[in-house]
Amino acid sequence: MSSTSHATATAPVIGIVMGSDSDWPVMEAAAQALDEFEIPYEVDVVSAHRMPREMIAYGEEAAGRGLKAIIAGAGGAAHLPGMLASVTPLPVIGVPVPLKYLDGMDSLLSIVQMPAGVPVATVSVAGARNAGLLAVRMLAAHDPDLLARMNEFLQELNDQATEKGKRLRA
Ligand code: RP5
Repeated sequence: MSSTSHATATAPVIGIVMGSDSDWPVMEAAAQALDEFEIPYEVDVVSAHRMPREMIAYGEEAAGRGLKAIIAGAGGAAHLPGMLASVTPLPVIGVPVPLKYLDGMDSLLSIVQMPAGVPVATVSVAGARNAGLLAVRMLAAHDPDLLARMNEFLQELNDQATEKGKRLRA
């Protein structure tokens, strides 16, 4: 896991954090999605259980540092996204990381079942790409150029699906 040029060239607006570097092979897809839209981001390990004080500080300081949303991935007893959401006013997108046992159901349920008042936008198990794309959409709501690029992206998806249908029918 390493910071990308987007992370260093410009002040990050999205934070990608995870409970362990072992989550990176899943979480990398969020970074790739942000790269595609040239969104500056930062990447770090912020473990809810192994470094709780740093985790709370990360959440409390995120908005003041200019972040607009946090993508948080964790596996097993995946408390990181929910705990961050409890100490930041920013949107938090949770990514359930599947581990060796339970097929990620433990991670999914740990992240998705938040109490009313403390939302976490949970994507599918290992759905880090969609977490990245959802973060882009959040930014695009206030950025007409980014909104136009997201529309182009959707048109490309449409064209690709249409082409697949054409090939099947041929
Ligand atoms: C969780 O424990 C992490 O998010 C990771 O998914 C899992 C295992 O971590 P390691 O033992 O690989 O560091 O907190």
